[in-house]
Amino acid sequence: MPKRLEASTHLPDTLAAIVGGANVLVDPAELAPFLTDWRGRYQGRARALVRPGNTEEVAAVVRACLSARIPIVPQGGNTGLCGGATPDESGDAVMLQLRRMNRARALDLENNVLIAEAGCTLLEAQAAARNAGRLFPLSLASEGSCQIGGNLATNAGGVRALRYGVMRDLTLGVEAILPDGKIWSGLHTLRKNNAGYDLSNLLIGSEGTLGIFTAAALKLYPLPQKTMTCWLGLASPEAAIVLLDKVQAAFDSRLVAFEMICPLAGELMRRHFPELSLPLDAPWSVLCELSDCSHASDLTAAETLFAECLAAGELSGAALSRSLREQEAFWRRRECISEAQKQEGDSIKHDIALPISRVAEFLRRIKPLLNERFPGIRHTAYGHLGDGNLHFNLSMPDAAENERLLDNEALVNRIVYDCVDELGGSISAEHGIGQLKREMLCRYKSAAALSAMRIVKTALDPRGIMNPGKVLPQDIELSPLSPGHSPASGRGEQCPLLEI
Ligand code: FAD
Ligand code: 2HG
Ligand code: ZN
Repeated sequence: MPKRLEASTHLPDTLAAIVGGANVLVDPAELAPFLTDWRGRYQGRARALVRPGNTEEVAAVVRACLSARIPIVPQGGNTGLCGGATPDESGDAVMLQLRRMNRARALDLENNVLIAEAGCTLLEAQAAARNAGRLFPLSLASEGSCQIGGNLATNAGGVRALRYGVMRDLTLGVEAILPDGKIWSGLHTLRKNNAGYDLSNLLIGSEGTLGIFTAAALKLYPLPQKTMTCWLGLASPEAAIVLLDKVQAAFDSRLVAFEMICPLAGELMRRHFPELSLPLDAPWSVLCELSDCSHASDLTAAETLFAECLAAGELSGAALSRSLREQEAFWRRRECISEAQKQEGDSIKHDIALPISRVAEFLRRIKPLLNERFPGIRHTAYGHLGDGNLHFNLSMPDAAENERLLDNEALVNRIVYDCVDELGGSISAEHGIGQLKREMLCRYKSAAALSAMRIVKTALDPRGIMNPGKVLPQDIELSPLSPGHSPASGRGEQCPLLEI
Protein backbone atom coordinates (compact mmCIF):
# COMPACT_ATOMS: atom_id res chain seq x y z
CA MET A 1 0.00 0.00 0.00
CA PRO A 2 1.46 3.43 -0.89
CA LYS A 3 2.50 5.52 2.11
CA ARG A 4 0.04 8.38 2.50
CA LEU A 5 1.08 12.03 2.72
CA GLU A 6 -0.53 14.62 4.98
CA ALA A 7 -2.26 16.24 2.01
CA SER A 8 -4.63 13.25 1.92
CA THR A 9 -6.56 14.70 4.89
CA HIS A 10 -8.05 17.31 2.60
CA LEU A 11 -8.49 15.07 -0.38
CA PRO A 12 -12.32 15.22 -0.52
CA ASP A 13 -12.07 19.03 -0.75
CA THR A 14 -9.48 18.76 -3.52
CA LEU A 15 -11.68 16.26 -5.36
CA ALA A 16 -14.76 18.45 -4.88
CA ALA A 17 -12.87 21.34 -6.45
CA ILE A 18 -12.32 19.16 -9.52
CA VAL A 19 -15.72 17.48 -10.02
CA GLY A 20 -18.07 19.60 -7.88
CA GLY A 21 -19.20 18.84 -4.31
CA ALA A 22 -22.31 16.94 -5.43
CA ASN A 23 -20.09 14.41 -7.21
CA VAL A 24 -17.99 13.43 -4.22
CA LEU A 25 -19.84 10.99 -1.97
CA VAL A 26 -18.47 10.52 1.55
CA ASP A 27 -21.64 9.74 3.52
CA PRO A 28 -21.45 6.05 4.59
CA ALA A 29 -25.10 5.45 3.64
CA GLU A 30 -24.51 6.81 0.13
CA LEU A 31 -21.29 4.86 -0.25
CA ALA A 32 -22.73 1.56 0.98
CA PRO A 33 -24.16 0.20 -2.32
CA PHE A 34 -20.75 0.58 -4.00
CA LEU A 35 -18.80 -1.25 -1.29
CA THR A 36 -19.95 -4.77 -2.00
CA ASP A 37 -19.88 -6.85 -5.18
CA TRP A 38 -22.76 -8.41 -7.16
CA ARG A 39 -22.47 -11.73 -5.32
CA GLY A 40 -22.19 -10.08 -1.90
CA ARG A 41 -18.95 -11.93 -1.38
CA TYR A 42 -16.64 -8.96 -0.74
CA GLN A 43 -17.23 -6.01 1.55
CA GLY A 44 -14.85 -3.05 1.51
CA ARG A 45 -14.55 0.53 2.74
CA ALA A 46 -13.62 3.74 0.96
CA ARG A 47 -12.92 7.34 1.93
CA ALA A 48 -14.97 8.70 -0.98
CA LEU A 49 -16.57 7.94 -4.31
CA VAL A 50 -15.88 10.45 -7.08
CA ARG A 51 -17.99 10.92 -10.22
CA PRO A 52 -16.07 12.90 -12.82
CA GLY A 53 -17.98 14.26 -15.83
CA ASN A 54 -15.25 14.29 -18.47
CA THR A 55 -11.79 12.98 -19.36
CA GLU A 56 -9.92 16.02 -18.01
CA GLU A 57 -11.67 15.65 -14.66
CA VAL A 58 -10.70 11.96 -14.48
CA ALA A 59 -7.07 12.91 -15.18
CA ALA A 60 -7.15 15.63 -12.50
CA VAL A 61 -8.61 13.15 -9.98
CA VAL A 62 -5.83 10.65 -10.74
CA ARG A 63 -3.18 13.38 -10.32
CA ALA A 64 -4.68 14.46 -6.98
CA CYS A 65 -4.71 10.87 -5.72
CA LEU A 66 -1.18 10.29 -7.00
CA SER A 67 0.25 13.29 -5.19
CA ALA A 68 -1.51 12.20 -1.99
CA ARG A 69 -0.60 8.54 -2.63
CA ILE A 70 -4.19 7.46 -2.31
CA PRO A 71 -5.26 4.21 -4.02
CA ILE A 72 -7.94 4.43 -6.71
CA VAL A 73 -10.54 1.70 -7.28
CA PRO A 74 -12.45 2.15 -10.55
CA GLN A 75 -15.99 0.79 -10.61
CA GLY A 76 -18.28 0.44 -13.61
CA GLY A 77 -21.65 -1.28 -13.28
CA ASN A 78 -20.34 -3.43 -10.40
CA THR A 79 -21.42 -6.68 -12.08
CA GLY A 80 -17.92 -8.20 -12.03
CA LEU A 81 -17.69 -11.71 -10.57
CA CYS A 82 -14.12 -11.57 -9.16
CA GLY A 83 -14.31 -8.68 -6.68
CA GLY A 84 -12.17 -6.41 -8.88
CA ALA A 85 -14.31 -3.33 -8.25
CA THR A 86 -14.59 -3.69 -4.46
CA PRO A 87 -12.05 -1.76 -2.34
CA ASP A 88 -10.21 -3.46 0.53
CA GLU A 89 -11.23 -2.99 4.16
CA SER A 90 -8.65 -0.31 5.02
CA GLY A 91 -10.93 2.54 3.98
CA ASP A 92 -7.98 4.26 2.23
CA ALA A 93 -9.24 4.09 -1.34
CA VAL A 94 -11.05 6.61 -3.46
CA MET A 95 -13.57 4.95 -5.77
CA LEU A 96 -14.01 6.28 -9.28
CA GLN A 97 -17.36 5.95 -11.06
CA LEU A 98 -17.71 7.13 -14.67
CA ARG A 99 -21.47 6.75 -15.13
CA ARG A 100 -21.77 10.50 -15.87
CA MET A 101 -19.57 9.90 -18.91
CA ASN A 102 -22.22 8.08 -20.90
CA ARG A 103 -22.20 9.78 -24.31
CA ALA A 104 -21.84 8.16 -27.69
CA ARG A 105 -19.23 10.70 -28.84
CA ALA A 106 -19.30 9.76 -32.51
CA LEU A 107 -20.83 7.28 -34.90
CA ASP A 108 -18.66 6.81 -37.95
CA LEU A 109 -20.76 4.69 -40.27
CA GLU A 110 -18.30 4.90 -43.17
CA ASN A 111 -15.75 3.12 -41.01
CA ASN A 112 -18.23 1.16 -38.88
CA VAL A 113 -17.00 2.60 -35.60
CA LEU A 114 -18.78 3.86 -32.49
CA ILE A 115 -16.81 6.06 -30.07
CA ALA A 116 -18.50 5.44 -26.74
CA GLU A 117 -17.60 6.83 -23.34
CA ALA A 118 -16.64 4.36 -20.64
CA GLY A 119 -19.72 5.08 -18.50
CA CYS A 120 -22.20 3.95 -21.20
CA THR A 121 -23.90 0.74 -20.24
CA LEU A 122 -23.37 -2.07 -22.71
CA LEU A 123 -27.09 -1.89 -23.52
CA GLU A 124 -26.76 1.82 -24.38
CA ALA A 125 -23.82 1.11 -26.69
CA GLN A 126 -25.76 -1.71 -28.39
CA ALA A 127 -28.78 0.60 -28.80
CA ALA A 128 -26.65 3.43 -30.27
CA ALA A 129 -25.36 0.97 -32.87
CA ARG A 130 -28.78 -0.55 -33.60
CA ASN A 131 -30.40 2.87 -34.04
CA ALA A 132 -27.86 3.50 -36.78
CA GLY A 133 -28.59 0.15 -38.46
CA ARG A 134 -25.49 -1.56 -37.09
CA LEU A 135 -24.65 -4.25 -34.56
CA PHE A 136 -22.32 -3.97 -31.58
CA PRO A 137 -22.20 -7.68 -30.82
CA LEU A 138 -20.88 -7.97 -27.24
CA SER A 139 -23.73 -9.61 -25.35
CA LEU A 140 -23.87 -10.50 -21.63
CA ALA A 141 -26.78 -11.18 -19.29
CA SER A 142 -25.54 -8.19 -17.24
CA GLU A 143 -25.68 -5.81 -20.23
CA GLY A 144 -28.30 -3.50 -18.67
CA SER A 145 -25.89 -2.60 -15.84
CA CYS A 146 -22.30 -3.32 -16.89
CA GLN A 147 -20.41 -0.46 -18.51
CA ILE A 148 -18.05 -0.18 -21.47
CA GLY A 149 -15.21 0.70 -19.04
CA GLY A 150 -15.84 -2.51 -17.09
CA ASN A 151 -16.16 -4.55 -20.29
CA LEU A 152 -12.75 -3.27 -21.43
CA ALA A 153 -11.16 -3.76 -18.02
CA THR A 154 -12.33 -7.38 -17.78
CA ASN A 155 -12.02 -8.13 -21.53
CA ALA A 156 -15.57 -9.48 -21.34
CA GLY A 157 -16.63 -12.41 -23.52
CA GLY A 158 -20.30 -13.36 -23.41
CA VAL A 159 -22.56 -15.46 -25.56
CA ARG A 160 -21.68 -14.25 -29.06
CA ALA A 161 -17.87 -14.32 -28.74
CA LEU A 162 -17.88 -17.46 -30.87
CA ARG A 163 -18.57 -15.43 -34.00
CA TYR A 164 -17.49 -11.89 -33.08
CA GLY A 165 -14.73 -12.35 -30.51
CA VAL A 166 -14.25 -10.87 -27.03
CA MET A 167 -14.10 -7.18 -26.06
CA ARG A 168 -10.45 -6.95 -27.13
CA ASP A 169 -11.40 -8.11 -30.65
CA LEU A 170 -14.23 -5.57 -30.75
CA THR A 171 -12.07 -2.57 -29.80
CA LEU A 172 -9.98 -0.55 -32.26
CA GLY A 173 -8.44 1.73 -29.62
CA VAL A 174 -9.08 3.36 -26.26
CA GLU A 175 -8.71 6.65 -24.44
CA ALA A 176 -7.36 6.15 -20.93
CA ILE A 177 -5.80 7.94 -18.00
CA LEU A 178 -2.46 6.42 -17.12
CA PRO A 179 -1.31 6.10 -13.49
CA ASP A 180 0.81 9.29 -13.80
CA GLY A 181 -2.36 11.24 -14.60
CA LYS A 182 -1.58 11.72 -18.30
CA ILE A 183 -4.36 11.37 -20.85
CA TRP A 184 -3.45 8.78 -23.44
CA SER A 185 -5.61 9.01 -26.53
CA GLY A 186 -5.51 5.85 -28.60
CA LEU A 187 -8.94 6.41 -30.15
CA HIS A 188 -8.70 5.74 -33.85
CA THR A 189 -10.69 4.02 -36.54
CA LEU A 190 -7.86 2.02 -38.11
CA ARG A 191 -8.19 -1.72 -38.67
CA LYS A 192 -4.42 -2.06 -38.83
CA ASN A 193 -1.89 -0.10 -36.81
CA ASN A 194 1.55 -1.49 -36.06
CA ALA A 195 3.16 1.75 -34.98
CA GLY A 196 4.89 0.69 -31.78
CA TYR A 197 3.66 -1.16 -28.69
CA ASP A 198 -0.09 -1.66 -28.59
CA LEU A 199 -1.02 0.19 -25.40
CA SER A 200 -4.77 -0.29 -25.90
CA ASN A 201 -4.30 -4.02 -25.82
CA LEU A 202 -2.04 -3.84 -22.79
CA LEU A 203 -4.71 -1.95 -20.87
CA ILE A 204 -7.65 -4.11 -22.03
CA GLY A 205 -8.08 -6.90 -19.48
CA SER A 206 -5.92 -5.16 -16.84
CA GLU A 207 -8.90 -4.74 -14.45
CA GLY A 208 -8.14 -1.15 -13.49
CA THR A 209 -4.57 -1.91 -12.39
CA LEU A 210 -2.80 -0.06 -15.22
CA GLY A 211 -5.13 2.84 -16.02
CA ILE A 212 -8.66 4.18 -16.24
CA PHE A 213 -10.60 3.84 -19.48
CA THR A 214 -12.57 6.94 -20.42
CA ALA A 215 -13.70 6.01 -23.95
CA ALA A 216 -13.30 3.38 -26.66
CA ALA A 217 -13.53 3.07 -30.43
CA LEU A 218 -15.79 0.05 -30.91
CA LYS A 219 -16.17 -2.05 -34.05
CA LEU A 220 -19.62 -2.23 -35.59
CA TYR A 221 -21.03 -4.97 -37.82
CA PRO A 222 -23.98 -5.25 -40.18
CA LEU A 223 -27.20 -6.23 -38.42
CA PRO A 224 -27.69 -9.98 -38.92
CA GLN A 225 -30.29 -10.63 -41.60
CA LYS A 226 -32.26 -13.48 -40.14
CA THR A 227 -31.53 -15.33 -36.95
CA MET A 228 -32.49 -18.86 -36.04
CA THR A 229 -32.35 -19.96 -32.41
CA CYS A 230 -32.50 -23.64 -31.55
CA TRP A 231 -32.91 -25.40 -28.21
CA LEU A 232 -31.48 -28.92 -28.47
CA GLY A 233 -31.69 -31.78 -26.01
CA LEU A 234 -28.89 -34.32 -25.66
CA ALA A 235 -27.50 -36.97 -23.38
CA SER A 236 -24.04 -35.68 -22.47
CA PRO A 237 -21.28 -33.09 -22.96
CA GLU A 238 -19.62 -35.59 -25.33
CA ALA A 239 -22.72 -35.44 -27.54
CA ALA A 240 -22.66 -31.63 -27.38
CA ILE A 241 -19.08 -31.55 -28.69
CA VAL A 242 -19.94 -33.89 -31.58
CA LEU A 243 -22.90 -31.64 -32.40
CA LEU A 244 -20.75 -28.49 -32.26
CA ASP A 245 -18.43 -29.97 -34.85
CA LYS A 246 -21.34 -30.81 -37.16
CA VAL A 247 -23.03 -27.41 -36.83
CA GLN A 248 -19.72 -25.63 -37.42
CA ALA A 249 -19.05 -27.72 -40.51
CA ALA A 250 -22.50 -26.90 -41.90
CA PHE A 251 -22.79 -23.22 -40.95
CA ASP A 252 -19.21 -22.03 -40.40
CA SER A 253 -19.13 -18.36 -39.28
CA ARG A 254 -22.93 -18.11 -39.32
CA LEU A 255 -22.83 -20.04 -36.05
CA VAL A 256 -23.03 -17.16 -33.55
CA ALA A 257 -23.55 -18.90 -30.22
CA PHE A 258 -23.30 -22.45 -28.91
CA GLU A 259 -24.17 -22.60 -25.22
CA MET A 260 -24.28 -25.80 -23.17
CA ILE A 261 -26.54 -26.15 -20.12
CA CYS A 262 -26.25 -28.98 -17.57
CA PRO A 263 -29.12 -30.76 -15.81
CA LEU A 264 -28.60 -28.90 -12.49
CA ALA A 265 -28.70 -25.49 -14.22
CA GLY A 266 -32.00 -26.57 -15.79
CA GLU A 267 -33.30 -27.63 -12.38
CA LEU A 268 -32.30 -24.31 -10.75
CA MET A 269 -33.97 -22.41 -13.60
CA ARG A 270 -37.19 -24.35 -13.06
CA ARG A 271 -37.03 -23.83 -9.28
CA HIS A 272 -36.31 -20.09 -9.25
CA PHE A 273 -37.89 -19.01 -12.55
CA PRO A 274 -40.87 -21.37 -12.91
CA GLU A 275 -42.50 -18.99 -15.39
CA LEU A 276 -39.66 -19.71 -17.86
CA SER A 277 -40.45 -23.34 -18.64
CA LEU A 278 -37.83 -25.23 -20.64
CA PRO A 279 -38.72 -25.99 -24.26
CA LEU A 280 -37.57 -29.62 -23.94
CA ASP A 281 -37.15 -32.19 -21.25
CA ALA A 282 -33.60 -33.49 -21.71
CA PRO A 283 -30.61 -34.16 -19.44
CA TRP A 284 -28.28 -31.67 -21.17
CA SER A 285 -29.28 -28.81 -23.46
CA VAL A 286 -27.60 -26.70 -26.11
CA LEU A 287 -28.80 -23.24 -27.08
CA CYS A 288 -27.51 -22.53 -30.53
CA GLU A 289 -27.90 -19.37 -32.62
CA LEU A 290 -27.40 -19.18 -36.38
CA SER A 291 -27.56 -15.87 -38.21
CA ASP A 292 -27.85 -14.59 -41.79
CA CYS A 293 -30.16 -17.50 -42.53
CA SER A 294 -32.25 -15.57 -45.02
CA HIS A 295 -32.70 -18.36 -47.55
CA ALA A 296 -35.30 -21.08 -47.22
CA SER A 297 -32.44 -23.51 -47.88
CA ASP A 298 -30.76 -22.48 -44.58
CA LEU A 299 -33.83 -23.43 -42.59
CA THR A 300 -34.02 -26.71 -44.51
CA ALA A 301 -30.30 -27.35 -43.88
CA ALA A 302 -30.74 -26.83 -40.13
CA GLU A 303 -33.87 -28.97 -40.01
CA THR A 304 -32.17 -31.72 -42.02
CA LEU A 305 -29.05 -31.67 -39.83
CA PHE A 306 -31.04 -31.88 -36.60
CA ALA A 307 -33.36 -34.56 -38.04
CA GLU A 308 -30.31 -36.68 -38.94
CA CYS A 309 -28.89 -36.21 -35.43
CA LEU A 310 -32.25 -37.18 -33.91
CA ALA A 311 -32.41 -40.29 -36.09
CA ALA A 312 -28.84 -41.24 -35.11
CA GLY A 313 -29.70 -40.84 -31.41
CA GLU A 314 -27.24 -37.94 -31.07
CA LEU A 315 -30.06 -35.59 -30.10
CA SER A 316 -33.04 -36.38 -27.90
CA GLY A 317 -35.10 -33.37 -28.97
CA ALA A 318 -34.95 -30.15 -30.97
CA ALA A 319 -37.03 -26.95 -30.78
CA LEU A 320 -36.47 -24.26 -33.43
CA SER A 321 -37.71 -20.74 -32.68
CA ARG A 322 -40.54 -19.63 -34.94
CA SER A 323 -40.66 -15.96 -33.94
CA LEU A 324 -38.59 -13.19 -32.39
CA ARG A 325 -40.62 -13.64 -29.21
CA GLU A 326 -39.66 -17.29 -29.02
CA GLN A 327 -35.99 -16.46 -29.65
CA GLU A 328 -36.02 -13.98 -26.80
CA ALA A 329 -37.74 -16.51 -24.56
CA PHE A 330 -35.01 -19.11 -25.31
CA TRP A 331 -32.32 -16.56 -24.41
CA ARG A 332 -34.08 -15.46 -21.20
CA ARG A 333 -33.77 -19.05 -19.97
CA ARG A 334 -30.05 -19.06 -20.59
CA GLU A 335 -29.57 -15.61 -19.11
CA CYS A 336 -31.30 -16.33 -15.80
CA ILE A 337 -28.84 -19.04 -14.77
CA SER A 338 -26.53 -16.74 -12.74
CA GLU A 339 -29.47 -15.23 -10.91
CA ALA A 340 -31.00 -18.67 -10.28
CA GLN A 341 -27.72 -19.84 -8.73
CA LYS A 342 -27.55 -16.70 -6.59
CA GLN A 343 -31.07 -17.31 -5.29
CA GLU A 344 -30.17 -20.93 -4.53
CA GLY A 345 -27.33 -19.78 -2.25
CA ASP A 346 -23.58 -19.34 -2.28
CA SER A 347 -21.36 -21.42 -4.54
CA ILE A 348 -17.71 -21.70 -5.46
CA LYS A 349 -17.41 -20.31 -8.97
CA HIS A 350 -14.91 -21.36 -11.62
CA ASP A 351 -14.82 -19.60 -14.98
CA ILE A 352 -12.42 -21.82 -16.90
CA ALA A 353 -11.14 -22.18 -20.44
CA LEU A 354 -10.25 -25.59 -21.90
CA PRO A 355 -9.39 -26.87 -25.35
CA ILE A 356 -12.88 -27.66 -26.69
CA SER A 357 -11.83 -31.24 -27.35
CA ARG A 358 -11.08 -31.70 -23.63
CA VAL A 359 -14.20 -30.20 -22.02
CA ALA A 360 -15.97 -33.56 -21.66
CA GLU A 361 -12.78 -35.20 -20.38
CA PHE A 362 -12.47 -32.47 -17.74
CA LEU A 363 -16.01 -33.18 -16.51
CA ARG A 364 -15.37 -36.94 -16.47
CA ARG A 365 -12.14 -36.51 -14.50
CA ILE A 366 -13.17 -33.81 -12.03
CA LYS A 367 -16.44 -35.22 -10.76
CA PRO A 368 -14.98 -38.30 -8.97
CA LEU A 369 -12.06 -36.23 -7.64
CA LEU A 370 -14.47 -33.79 -6.00
CA ASN A 371 -16.95 -36.45 -4.90
CA GLU A 372 -14.23 -38.35 -3.11
CA ARG A 373 -13.43 -35.32 -0.90
CA PHE A 374 -16.94 -33.83 -0.75
CA PRO A 375 -19.57 -36.56 -1.18
CA GLY A 376 -22.85 -35.20 -2.59
CA ILE A 377 -21.24 -32.09 -4.10
CA ARG A 378 -23.37 -30.45 -6.84
CA HIS A 379 -21.88 -29.26 -10.12
CA THR A 380 -23.41 -26.52 -12.25
CA ALA A 381 -21.54 -26.91 -15.53
CA TYR A 382 -22.66 -24.62 -18.32
CA GLY A 383 -21.46 -21.87 -20.57
CA HIS A 384 -19.91 -20.98 -23.86
CA LEU A 385 -18.99 -24.44 -25.17
CA GLY A 386 -18.26 -23.02 -28.63
CA ASP A 387 -15.33 -21.12 -27.02
CA GLY A 388 -14.30 -23.93 -24.65
CA ASN A 389 -15.42 -21.67 -21.77
CA LEU A 390 -17.13 -23.52 -18.95
CA HIS A 391 -18.75 -22.04 -15.85
CA PHE A 392 -18.19 -24.77 -13.28
CA ASN A 393 -19.86 -23.74 -10.02
CA LEU A 394 -19.96 -25.96 -6.94
CA SER A 395 -22.32 -26.16 -3.98
CA MET A 396 -23.98 -28.55 -1.52
CA PRO A 397 -27.74 -29.04 -1.40
CA ASP A 398 -27.82 -28.68 2.39
CA ALA A 399 -27.10 -25.20 3.83
CA ALA A 400 -24.85 -26.37 6.70
CA GLU A 401 -22.89 -28.67 4.39
CA ASN A 402 -22.60 -25.82 1.92
CA GLU A 403 -21.01 -23.66 4.62
CA ARG A 404 -18.45 -26.41 5.21
CA LEU A 405 -17.75 -26.61 1.48
CA LEU A 406 -17.22 -22.84 1.31
CA ASP A 407 -14.78 -23.12 4.23
CA ASN A 408 -12.78 -25.52 2.05
CA GLU A 409 -12.71 -23.24 -0.98
CA ALA A 410 -8.90 -23.25 -1.28
CA LEU A 411 -8.83 -27.04 -1.46
CA VAL A 412 -11.73 -27.17 -3.93
CA ASN A 413 -9.97 -24.62 -6.13
CA ARG A 414 -6.74 -26.56 -5.99
CA ILE A 415 -8.49 -29.76 -7.15
CA VAL A 416 -10.35 -27.99 -9.97
CA TYR A 417 -7.52 -25.78 -11.22
CA ASP A 418 -4.86 -28.49 -11.08
CA CYS A 419 -7.09 -30.55 -13.35
CA VAL A 420 -7.69 -27.57 -15.65
CA ASP A 421 -3.95 -26.94 -15.77
CA GLU A 422 -3.17 -30.58 -16.59
CA LEU A 423 -5.57 -30.40 -19.52
CA GLY A 424 -3.92 -27.26 -20.91
CA GLY A 425 -6.64 -24.86 -19.75
CA SER A 426 -6.80 -21.49 -18.01
CA ILE A 427 -8.13 -20.53 -14.56
CA SER A 428 -9.89 -17.50 -16.03
CA ALA A 429 -11.67 -17.42 -19.36
CA GLU A 430 -13.68 -14.21 -19.33
CA HIS A 431 -14.32 -12.91 -15.79
CA GLY A 432 -10.73 -11.90 -14.96
CA ILE A 433 -8.72 -12.36 -11.77
CA GLY A 434 -9.77 -9.48 -9.47
CA GLN A 435 -9.17 -10.44 -5.85
CA LEU A 436 -10.84 -13.85 -6.20
CA LYS A 437 -8.02 -15.57 -8.09
CA ARG A 438 -4.96 -13.41 -7.49
CA GLU A 439 -3.18 -16.00 -5.33
CA MET A 440 -4.05 -18.76 -7.81
CA LEU A 441 -2.44 -16.78 -10.61
CA CYS A 442 0.99 -17.31 -9.00
CA ARG A 443 0.56 -21.03 -9.19
CA TYR A 444 -0.71 -21.40 -12.72
CA LYS A 445 1.01 -18.59 -14.61
CA SER A 446 4.60 -19.15 -15.67
CA ALA A 447 7.37 -17.46 -13.71
CA ALA A 448 8.39 -15.58 -16.85
CA ALA A 449 4.86 -14.25 -17.37
CA LEU A 450 4.50 -13.21 -13.71
CA SER A 451 7.83 -11.45 -13.77
CA ALA A 452 6.89 -9.52 -16.93
CA MET A 453 3.52 -8.60 -15.41
CA ARG A 454 5.21 -7.19 -12.30
CA ILE A 455 7.72 -5.24 -14.37
CA VAL A 456 4.92 -3.70 -16.45
CA LYS A 457 2.92 -2.85 -13.31
CA THR A 458 5.92 -1.24 -11.60
CA ALA A 459 6.93 0.71 -14.68
CA LEU A 460 3.48 2.18 -15.32
CA ASP A 461 2.34 2.53 -11.71
CA PRO A 462 5.48 2.86 -9.54
CA ARG A 463 3.49 4.11 -6.55
CA GLY A 464 0.98 1.29 -6.82
CA ILE A 465 -2.11 3.52 -6.69
CA MET A 466 -4.16 1.77 -9.40
CA ASN A 467 -6.54 -0.78 -7.91
CA PRO A 468 -3.91 -2.30 -5.59
CA GLY A 469 -4.32 -5.92 -4.57
CA LYS A 470 -6.19 -6.85 -7.75
CA VAL A 471 -4.80 -9.31 -10.34
CA LEU A 472 -1.40 -9.55 -8.58
CA PRO A 473 -1.24 -10.15 -4.81
CA GLN A 474 -0.36 -6.81 -3.23
CA ASP A 475 2.52 -8.01 -1.09
CA ILE A 476 4.36 -9.33 -4.11
CA GLU A 477 3.04 -7.11 -6.87
CA LEU A 478 5.98 -4.71 -6.68
CA SER A 479 8.63 -7.04 -5.31
CA PRO A 480 11.15 -9.07 -7.29
CA LEU A 481 10.31 -12.67 -8.05
CA SER A 482 11.23 -15.28 -5.53
CA PRO A 483 12.53 -18.55 -6.96
CA GLY A 484 9.47 -20.65 -7.54
CA HIS A 485 8.44 -24.25 -7.81
CA SER A 486 6.02 -25.61 -10.37
CA PRO A 487 2.67 -27.34 -10.25
CA ALA A 488 2.16 -30.64 -12.03
CA SER A 489 2.39 -29.14 -15.51
CA GLY A 490 5.76 -27.54 -14.78
CA ARG A 491 4.34 -24.03 -15.00
CA GLY A 492 4.03 -21.27 -12.40
CA GLU A 493 5.69 -20.77 -9.04
CA GLN A 494 4.92 -21.47 -5.43
CA CYS A 495 2.40 -19.21 -3.76
CA PRO A 496 2.48 -19.57 0.05
CA LEU A 497 -1.20 -18.69 0.35
CA LEU A 498 -2.05 -21.73 -1.73
CA GLU A 499 -0.22 -24.32 0.26
CA ILE A 500 -2.80 -26.73 1.66
P1 FAD B 1 -17.19 -3.72 -12.62
O1 FAD B 1 -17.75 -4.93 -12.00
O2 FAD B 1 -17.67 -2.41 -12.07
O3 FAD B 1 -15.62 -3.76 -12.62
C1 FAD B 1 -14.93 -4.87 -13.12
C2 FAD B 1 -13.42 -4.55 -13.17
O4 FAD B 1 -13.20 -3.50 -14.10
C3 FAD B 1 -12.87 -4.05 -11.85
O5 FAD B 1 -11.54 -4.50 -11.71
C4 FAD B 1 -12.87 -2.54 -11.99
O6 FAD B 1 -11.91 -1.91 -11.18
C5 FAD B 1 -12.55 -2.38 -13.47
N1 FAD B 1 -13.12 -1.17 -14.10
C6 FAD B 1 -14.43 -0.81 -14.19
N2 FAD B 1 -14.55 0.33 -14.90
C7 FAD B 1 -13.29 0.70 -15.27
C8 FAD B 1 -12.74 1.78 -16.04
N3 FAD B 1 -13.50 2.75 -16.55
N4 FAD B 1 -11.39 1.83 -16.21
C9 FAD B 1 -10.59 0.86 -15.68
N5 FAD B 1 -11.05 -0.17 -14.96
C10 FAD B 1 -12.38 -0.25 -14.76
N6 FAD B 1 -18.83 -11.60 -18.03
C11 FAD B 1 -18.49 -12.12 -19.22
O7 FAD B 1 -17.37 -11.94 -19.67
N7 FAD B 1 -19.39 -12.89 -19.94
C12 FAD B 1 -20.65 -13.10 -19.52
O8 FAD B 1 -21.41 -13.81 -20.18
C13 FAD B 1 -21.04 -12.52 -18.28
N8 FAD B 1 -22.30 -12.68 -17.83
C14 FAD B 1 -22.65 -12.14 -16.62
C15 FAD B 1 -23.95 -12.32 -16.17
C16 FAD B 1 -24.34 -11.80 -14.93
C17 FAD B 1 -25.75 -12.00 -14.45
C18 FAD B 1 -23.39 -11.09 -14.15
C19 FAD B 1 -23.79 -10.51 -12.82
C20 FAD B 1 -22.10 -10.90 -14.60
C21 FAD B 1 -21.72 -11.42 -15.84
N9 FAD B 1 -20.41 -11.24 -16.34
C22 FAD B 1 -20.07 -11.76 -17.55
C23 FAD B 1 -19.42 -10.50 -15.55
C24 FAD B 1 -19.47 -8.94 -15.71
O9 FAD B 1 -20.74 -8.50 -16.11
C25 FAD B 1 -18.42 -8.49 -16.71
O10 FAD B 1 -17.15 -8.78 -16.20
C26 FAD B 1 -18.47 -7.00 -17.04
O11 FAD B 1 -17.57 -6.73 -18.09
C27 FAD B 1 -18.12 -6.10 -15.86
O12 FAD B 1 -18.48 -4.77 -16.18
P2 FAD B 1 -18.83 -3.73 -15.03
O13 FAD B 1 -19.02 -2.39 -15.66
O14 FAD B 1 -19.93 -4.19 -14.18
O15 FAD B 1 -17.47 -3.72 -14.22
C1 2HG C 1 -22.64 -16.47 -17.94
O1 2HG C 1 -22.14 -16.93 -18.95
C2 2HG C 1 -21.81 -15.55 -17.07
O2 2HG C 1 -23.83 -16.65 -17.65
C3 2HG C 1 -21.94 -15.78 -15.57
O3 2HG C 1 -20.50 -15.52 -17.48
C4 2HG C 1 -21.39 -17.09 -15.09
O4 2HG C 1 -22.52 -16.80 -12.99
C5 2HG C 1 -21.64 -17.40 -13.61
O5 2HG C 1 -20.93 -18.25 -13.08
ZN1 ZN D 1 -20.09 -16.57 -19.28
